[in-house]
Amino acid sequence: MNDKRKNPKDQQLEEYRVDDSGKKLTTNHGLKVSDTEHSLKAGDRGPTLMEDFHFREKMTHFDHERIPERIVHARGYGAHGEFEVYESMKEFTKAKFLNDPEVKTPVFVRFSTVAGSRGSGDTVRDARGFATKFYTEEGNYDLVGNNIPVFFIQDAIKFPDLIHAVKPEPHNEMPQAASAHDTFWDFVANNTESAHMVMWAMSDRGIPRSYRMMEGFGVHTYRFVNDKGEAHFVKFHWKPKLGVHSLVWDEAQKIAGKDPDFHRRDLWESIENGDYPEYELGVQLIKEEDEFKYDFDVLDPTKLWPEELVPVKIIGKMTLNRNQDNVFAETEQVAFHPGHVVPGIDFTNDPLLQGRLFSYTDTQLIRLGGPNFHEIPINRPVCPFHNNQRDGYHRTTVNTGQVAYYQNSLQNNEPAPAAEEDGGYVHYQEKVDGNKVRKRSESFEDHYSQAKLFWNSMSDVEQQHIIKAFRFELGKVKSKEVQQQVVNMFSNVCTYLAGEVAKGIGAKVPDHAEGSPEERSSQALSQMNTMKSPATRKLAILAMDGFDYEAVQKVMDTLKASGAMPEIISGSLGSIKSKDGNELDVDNTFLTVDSVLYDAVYVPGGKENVEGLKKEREAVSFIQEAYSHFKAVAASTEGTELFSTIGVDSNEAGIITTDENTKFDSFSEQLLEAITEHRHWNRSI
Ligand code: HDD
Repeated sequence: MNDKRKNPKDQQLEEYRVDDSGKKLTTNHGLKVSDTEHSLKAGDRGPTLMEDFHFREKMTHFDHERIPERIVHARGYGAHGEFEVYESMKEFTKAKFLNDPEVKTPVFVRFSTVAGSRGSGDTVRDARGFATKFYTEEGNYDLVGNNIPVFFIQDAIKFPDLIHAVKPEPHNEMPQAASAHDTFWDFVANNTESAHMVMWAMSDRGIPRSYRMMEGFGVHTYRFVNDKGEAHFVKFHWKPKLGVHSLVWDEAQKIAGKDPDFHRRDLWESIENGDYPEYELGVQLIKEEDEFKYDFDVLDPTKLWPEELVPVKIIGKMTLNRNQDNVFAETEQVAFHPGHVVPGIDFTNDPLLQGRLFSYTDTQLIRLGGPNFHEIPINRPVCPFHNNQRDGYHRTTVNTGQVAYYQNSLQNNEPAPAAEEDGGYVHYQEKVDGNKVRKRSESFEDHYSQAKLFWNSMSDVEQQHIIKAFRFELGKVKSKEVQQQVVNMFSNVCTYLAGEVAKGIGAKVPDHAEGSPEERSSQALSQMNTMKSPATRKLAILAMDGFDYEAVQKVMDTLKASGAMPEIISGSLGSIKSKDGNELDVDNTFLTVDSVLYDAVYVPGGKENVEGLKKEREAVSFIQEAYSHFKAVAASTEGTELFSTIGVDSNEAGIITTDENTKFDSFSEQLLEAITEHRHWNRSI
């Protein structure tokens, strides 16, 4: 057992793991099976006999092996890891896993898309789920968030409406995993509180490059409570160490066909390679007495707390260091719930959060088939659990003893509730007072200020991406009325945005806007200000026989030293021979991969190599497409000649070329820098 297999959760899972290799085939009841390819028949051409218990068991199990997919977030992928806090947060919360920097808390994370079915593509435009289960010594704590810090609606009772609108339309079950259709945009136009999150979803945040390169947000305002009973409002943030990076829309759509598993493969391979994804946990804290100090309501889930007003305090780090053993057992059966809390973490009256506290257990009951889903290995806490709940489908615990009720004297009232000082959970004693009403607070009425704040915070390039995303989505909407309503609605965010969208879809340019002007912007919202790193970035080296070995070696060495990942792509698998007779193994062919699966492209020199590449249509389009997706594109010596013939302008940003072999050191470094930059937006294409 290696080191990362020693944490308490892993030790617990080990008890359930079964390795079938080298074993004899048996029935579920342990009987050895002598033949599993022929059913028992009356004569070798006769009918199958009812007596064939092995056939019946095998077939019955197969017939029942699907469970309902999640109503939302059906497509997801999980990984195990650990969380450590940097310094004790005792001042703010008594949550033990946030109090002791020595403690490493096991975690299981599930990333997901929201709208698509379990078999849909990874790179569709959507919010991404970012759900973390912390297996703490005080019980499981679930932080069930998204990669967007705000939500579409303000009250949970509207969630079924929102999801019915975004899911495929019921009469023809189209489109799959896409918001670009009438019912979604009709919902948006009639529910203006969605404006802020729609802006995020239409931005590059809706098409992340990798699960490892996106932020996570708890979205709601929660409460931290310390051991003196003092509370702070808190918002949670996950900040990826690799920075926040996205695909371009054309690329995202192509990847959905070329490799629908793009994000799960990326996560799986990074962990297999030992490039463990890391995210820092940040918190924003507001004192209870400052609840009304801001121009947004802290209970409104369509509002973020601008980092300039309430800084994010980085308090710890999560490292994902182990892939799951079995996707069904772990990713599919894991059951998250925002109501799984530990002492020191409490709720607020955010009406979206309040409703979620009902929905998650309810959905697990149907999805996982009964009230004992907490006994499924991935869901079990690492601390013991004791209560008087009994029986139900799939119960595995064998509770001994006569007594299953409280209060009792036969068993001295055990299991007994714990006092607060012994870790018993006591809800924060907030005073509430009001009439029973079906209403929303007036303080939730401003639907546009933060949508404007987001828009103002975008760079020019990001704004153009948003305009194009609106044009794409509304361009797929058939109802002219819905199109116009949406354009009118977003003129309240920015008249320029609405005008540009209107032009693209043949709608009328609105001449008025509601709401107050919002001049503010927030640096933290633009991806242009994110961290950059070459680590795990994939470079495609396009090479045929006759390539320049020295050049390729130099580039590979420089990149590998910085954690980037070069691969040789050629016309066929096997190996290629350089002009001076050296051989290199080919990783992939122009047929098995595509430029959209890489971050950058390099064409080395060698006359015969370049002639060979020219003849490969896929090789040429590989380079052209990488260029049009703003990626780093490089060539050395004879390789540079290819560029001018295929429309790649060497003077554009992020195009790295060299004519001389002697300058390879600086060439490789420049290429590395260009890859680190992620994309070169100021290319005139
Ligand atoms: Fe939810 C799943 C995140 C609002 C009802 N939600 C689910 C998952 C994530 C979120 C990440 C997938 C968990 C996993 O990987 O298994 N949901 C959010 C966020 C929300 C939000 C960040 C707003 C801040 N959700 C929300 C509301 C409701 C639900 C308002 C209903 C009242 N969500 C569900 C659910 C799901 C779910 C139907 C489907 C599968 C599951 O719970 O386990 O109960």
